[in-house]
Amino acid sequence: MSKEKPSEFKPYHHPAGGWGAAGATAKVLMEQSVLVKGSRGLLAMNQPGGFKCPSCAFPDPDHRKTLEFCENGAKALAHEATKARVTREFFAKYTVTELMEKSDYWLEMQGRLTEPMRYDAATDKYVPVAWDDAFAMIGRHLQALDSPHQAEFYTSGRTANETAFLYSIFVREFGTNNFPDCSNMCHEPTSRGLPASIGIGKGTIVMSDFDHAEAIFVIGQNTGTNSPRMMTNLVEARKRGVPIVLINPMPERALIRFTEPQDVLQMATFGSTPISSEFVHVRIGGDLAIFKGMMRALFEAEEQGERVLDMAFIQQHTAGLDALRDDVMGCSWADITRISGVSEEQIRRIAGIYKQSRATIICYGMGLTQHQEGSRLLQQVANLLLLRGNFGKPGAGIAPIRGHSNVQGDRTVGIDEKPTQRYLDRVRDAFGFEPPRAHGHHVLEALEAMEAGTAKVFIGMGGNFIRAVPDTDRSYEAMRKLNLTVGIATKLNRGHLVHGRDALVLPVVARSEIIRTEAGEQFVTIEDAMANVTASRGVFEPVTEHVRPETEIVCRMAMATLPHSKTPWARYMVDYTPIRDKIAEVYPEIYSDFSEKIKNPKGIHLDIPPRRLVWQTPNGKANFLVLPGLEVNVPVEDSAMLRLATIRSHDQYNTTIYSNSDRYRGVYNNRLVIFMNKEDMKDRGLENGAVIGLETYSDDGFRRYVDGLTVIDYPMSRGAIAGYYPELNPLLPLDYFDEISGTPAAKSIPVKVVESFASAVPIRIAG
Ligand SMILES: Nc1nc2c(c(=O)[nH]1)N[C@H]1C(S)=C(S)[C@@H](COP(=O)(O)OP(=O)(O)OC[C@H]3O[C@@H](n4cnc5c(=O)[nH]c(N)nc54)[C@H](O)[C@@H]3O)O[C@H]1N2
Ligand SMILES: Nc1nc2c(c(=O)[nH]1)N[C@H]1C(S)=C(S)[C@@H](COP(=O)(O)OP(=O)(O)OC[C@H]3O[C@@H](n4cnc5c(=O)[nH]c(N)nc54)[C@H](O)[C@@H]3O)O[C@H]1N2
Ligand SMILES: [Mo]
Repeated sequence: MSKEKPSEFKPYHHPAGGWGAAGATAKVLMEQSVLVKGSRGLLAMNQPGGFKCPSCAFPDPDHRKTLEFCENGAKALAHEATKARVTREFFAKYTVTELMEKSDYWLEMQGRLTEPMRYDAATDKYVPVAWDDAFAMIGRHLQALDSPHQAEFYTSGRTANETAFLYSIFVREFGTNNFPDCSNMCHEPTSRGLPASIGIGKGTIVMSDFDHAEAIFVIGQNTGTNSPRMMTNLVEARKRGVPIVLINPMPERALIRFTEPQDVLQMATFGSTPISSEFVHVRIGGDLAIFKGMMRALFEAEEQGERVLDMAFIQQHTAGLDALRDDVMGCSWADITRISGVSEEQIRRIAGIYKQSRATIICYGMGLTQHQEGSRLLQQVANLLLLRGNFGKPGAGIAPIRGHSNVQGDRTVGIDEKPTQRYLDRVRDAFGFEPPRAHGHHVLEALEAMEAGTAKVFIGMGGNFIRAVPDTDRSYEAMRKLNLTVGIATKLNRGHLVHGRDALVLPVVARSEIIRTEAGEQFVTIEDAMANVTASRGVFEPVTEHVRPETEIVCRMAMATLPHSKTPWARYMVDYTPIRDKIAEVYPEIYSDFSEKIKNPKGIHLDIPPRRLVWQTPNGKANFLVLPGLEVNVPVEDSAMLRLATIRSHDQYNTTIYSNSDRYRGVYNNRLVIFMNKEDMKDRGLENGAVIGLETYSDDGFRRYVDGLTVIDYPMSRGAIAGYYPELNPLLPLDYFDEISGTPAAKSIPVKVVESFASAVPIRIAG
């Protein structure tokens, strides 16, 4: 926590966006000392010929402003382009033990990594290492394993397609499918839940659908912070009079009122657009009950002779309607309202909005995926859409709002711990080796293997695995048992400090920087959340001459590990076109003629079969699937129980903390806060600003406890509290997850308030 600045809670009454966002953009560029460089970068961001924003996965518009970035994209860029540097002198100054004492924010603010470093146990410091020696060390460790399954190969979603594809080939040639991926903690319920429903684990809308929608639902997603560029679509829709229904236990500021920072007139007149026409204050995990209530209202209307179901669509394209109707009609309104915390009247009203709309988009984020039944909950979203034929027509579809800028692309090109046999056959045919057939580890299985001591090597292609995963203390211990940890990264993070016996930190060329090889300048490609694949070309000089492109790092790890490989790694290292040709060979249906088509500055739109009303399911139909009951998390029978959602502030990018403030929620210089409803506070005898501890309900013998948290009186729904990730990850048990996807249920941790023994940052509460 920053010491000089006082911590404060002062509710934000302005519309989101607007001058606040413009000011924050300028501030972050100055803080990172990159006002001129950063501004130049912003001009090239998300423009044809430029690079893709390293922040979120929201697509670029077909036609829009000359500038296409948001406040949080600017922060991501400023922190990447920063003047600050982590040098060998820096590492000589601190032992790893000393660095562990520093906050995540402090680590981030030290700047860009500049040269490869190796952990030296004798001094407990990182010391410089030559690239060749680093790769030799990786090769030695991997070759020494009894089985390739003793290594874990993590990917975070900033990795570009070319890199991710080669990484997946290297690891499979090495002999395992152990691909823990950030997506396992994120939209995996989308990837695993939706295929059974609609035949694909991706969203089905394109940008122009926002222009044709007659109703938009935004569920469990904090758009103004996490995909701010989507606010423009919502503002435009609202101006056309399209109803926008927001379902969230927190009334997120930007979704209530928003000023477009790039709308000159609005900015000058201090105008703003009200966003949600209907705010549904759901309890945590109450969405299933809402969906069933909405479906029930539709079935009831149909029974009364109203034509609300799209029967032609249902008959031609779907299976399973009767079982769904039986299940839904078996849920009473009393239970639906009790579990959702929402009145029958309001559920009927939003069902009415849905009923009247001829084309509906449902957008969702982590508020739906991170529950114990996350995957099957999403199948209910698909049910709702199928009932009114909301696929294969303009303005309609399902819209998972993805996280990392290429998290969807990494999955598409092979980062998958459960690859299909067909894909593996293609890899065999394209590369001439026999890939492993057994499923590998996702994130939680990788941690289990580390804890059990069966995993020996961890390689992190980007990201900050150890801060992103559940059960912080237990996971740290598991990680420290490893023989080798490798962090391939732009910035120093906790993952480099919680390390194995040997450890390497390998610095890379960032998204906004130029990739130069012997064969000339190279570009990479990125797939956004709507399946558009476009080229990304950095514009800045790399931070030092010692950082390497990620693709080269993959190739050199492969060469050091697989000396007899027939794969032409040395060629891929310098020329990315043959990589794209191989992608086309392995994925002919979606990537045919990749190298040719990618020359189009607008990129390629990958085929999404449901848009053509083609369902790649075993029965060739879209399926109504039943999730019995109304609970998405195992109930805890204790009236003291609260459901904790671990969420992002406006000033963080996952584990990267840009500042300790959260402007739209009115919190300044403090991340150890808990948002709680006034009534829930009263029941527990808590005043605004009270300091508490939280303890998790779990029965596996581990006590999970976080102390020194300040309670803030906030309009949460009853029984729902929220606080920041990753600080609260110690409360999230490793065995608390969605079975189908393995995704930790980070939005519904059952906790109770307990006495605090720690001192907290004193907070000033503004009246
Ligand atoms: N600036 C910025 N942008 C980002 C990121 C970032 O950290 N910073 N992260 C990126 C990544 S990887 C991802 S996955 C996305 C994440 O973006 P979001 O999906 O918006 O993620 P969160 O902030 O974790 O929480 C989402 C919302 O879920 C709500 N919620 C909690 N529980 C429930 C529930 O039971 N039901 C409902 N309906 N809502 C609930 C919370 O109140 C919150 O508003 O953003 C991406 N973009
Ligand atoms: N409790 C709780 N836990 C969660 C979540 C939650 O909502 N609650 N959300 C989950 C979600 S949705 C996600 S996606 C994960 C995120 O998990 P990760 O993707 O692992 O985490 P990030 O914080 O995005 O990773 C940041 C690091 O990536 C590195 N990096 C940045 N850019 C680049 C680059 O271009 N190349 C390389 N090689 N490295 C780069 C930097 O060193 C930086 O420190 O966390 C999950 N964990
Ligand atoms: Mo994510």
